[in-house]
Amino acid sequence: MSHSLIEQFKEAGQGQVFKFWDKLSPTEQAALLEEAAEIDLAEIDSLFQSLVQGSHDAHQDFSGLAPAPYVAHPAHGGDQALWVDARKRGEEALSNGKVAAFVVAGGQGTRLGYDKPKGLFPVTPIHQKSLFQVFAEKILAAEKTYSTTIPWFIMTSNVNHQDTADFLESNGFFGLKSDQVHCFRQGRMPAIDLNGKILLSSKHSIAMSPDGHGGSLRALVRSGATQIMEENGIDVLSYFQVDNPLVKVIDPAFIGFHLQSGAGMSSKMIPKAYPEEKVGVFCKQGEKNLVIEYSDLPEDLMHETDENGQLKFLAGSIAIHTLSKDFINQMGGSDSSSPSLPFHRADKKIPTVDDAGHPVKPESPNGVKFEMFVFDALPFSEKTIVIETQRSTDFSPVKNAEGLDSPKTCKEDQMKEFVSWLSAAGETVAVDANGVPLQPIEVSALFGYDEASFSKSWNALTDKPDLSQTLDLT
Ligand code: UD2
Repeated sequence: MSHSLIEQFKEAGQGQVFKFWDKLSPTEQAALLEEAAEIDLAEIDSLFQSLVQGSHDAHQDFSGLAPAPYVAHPAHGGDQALWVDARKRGEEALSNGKVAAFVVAGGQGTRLGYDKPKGLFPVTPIHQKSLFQVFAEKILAAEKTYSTTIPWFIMTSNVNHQDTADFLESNGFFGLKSDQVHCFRQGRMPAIDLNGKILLSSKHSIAMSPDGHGGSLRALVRSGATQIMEENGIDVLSYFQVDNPLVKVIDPAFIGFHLQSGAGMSSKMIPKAYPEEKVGVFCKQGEKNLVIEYSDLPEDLMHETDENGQLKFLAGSIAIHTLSKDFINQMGGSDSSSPSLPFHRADKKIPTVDDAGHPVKPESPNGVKFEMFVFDALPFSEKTIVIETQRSTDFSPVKNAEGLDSPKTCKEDQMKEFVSWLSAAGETVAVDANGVPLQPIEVSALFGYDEASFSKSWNALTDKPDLSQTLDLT
């Protein structure tokens, strides 16, 4: 076997990747070479030295950390006039076609135990609509409100790209036009064992996995998404995660705050419900805003309180951002002037093969994956703004099969929001002690996507439905 790539791997001490080469068919050899060609051997070596051999948190510096400032929501004493202004500015941008939606959906969703792409997960209380359908309807509703077209970018990974694209196509893009929905794949990184050796997932394939949602910035540029933005006059991307159907996919006030502040990247926060809540925390270090992931936040800071007994590091990141096109180009470009995001290490049980090529399913972590986080781009944004939002109108993720952040809690939260809209429209709904309606309720974004739009549609109904029965407004 002589191939320059194989030689390079051997020289880098990674010859084990080609251990079974002579036993592979030509197709398998070609597939293995293709994967190997994606790997930057020097990068892997440096990550091994810094993140595996060095300290886990080598890149984290907690000196001089303070809580990041944020714009308070009017419901928490924020200045109503500021929000009205920002909303106006956002609405203007929407009406002028300056905004696109962007969901990161490349993750593997292992915690939920769902074997299809997470965006296909049935999530609504009555119709079991998928997460993707919920987002599509929110985009359609915003398009109708602002008489505009809102392109939708969806980042997938090699693991789920085809299934995602097929699902959207076979469902007619849920009413959106096929040419406004753009699915593209994120990059991949190989997993290594604790000695720095790249792991195989079979005799002819490398254990590659998605490079984290931070890979989205590179992928947006490489896939031509920023080019599409340019051609369509789009300035801002509204960024959200695939697991959160409550998200305001298009939020005019947030877009307005972002544009008014001239930020490259902006974010929403909610006050953390309890110190250990599994959300990153917005902090300030010098002049820069940054997010520290919950697992990295030192215990003392996690529990520190201010003079009122409130958590000092209160601002939880719910992974909702806005990104300006120029900032994405700056961060995701391939030239040497583009800053690179740091990689984080995650120890995982990585299925691999033994010396005979037989599959091995490890019982405990046997290797390390590397991921970039999109919020690590924040310190690179010269200007940035964090605004407060309300959990009840923006955040109820589906992460676990049961318990906290599960399909059950998410359906309940959707219904609680529908109840609040009905109450604002002057109706009374029977609820249990947790505020969950006794009869199921489902409202499509096409009927109403917030209090005001719901009230408008509700008041226009000549024949009001019986609220003691299941309420289906889809
Ligand atoms: C994320 C945040 C956490 C908090 C929480 C809110 C990180 C590290 N933590 O936690 O601070 O904001 O969300 O729900 O982000 N994804 C990709 N490609 C990848 C990996 C992930 O597209 O390579 C997507 C994934 O499909 C999902 C999102 O990123 O939409 C979040 O991924 P996660 O489930 O790993 O994040 P989680 O819950 O640990």
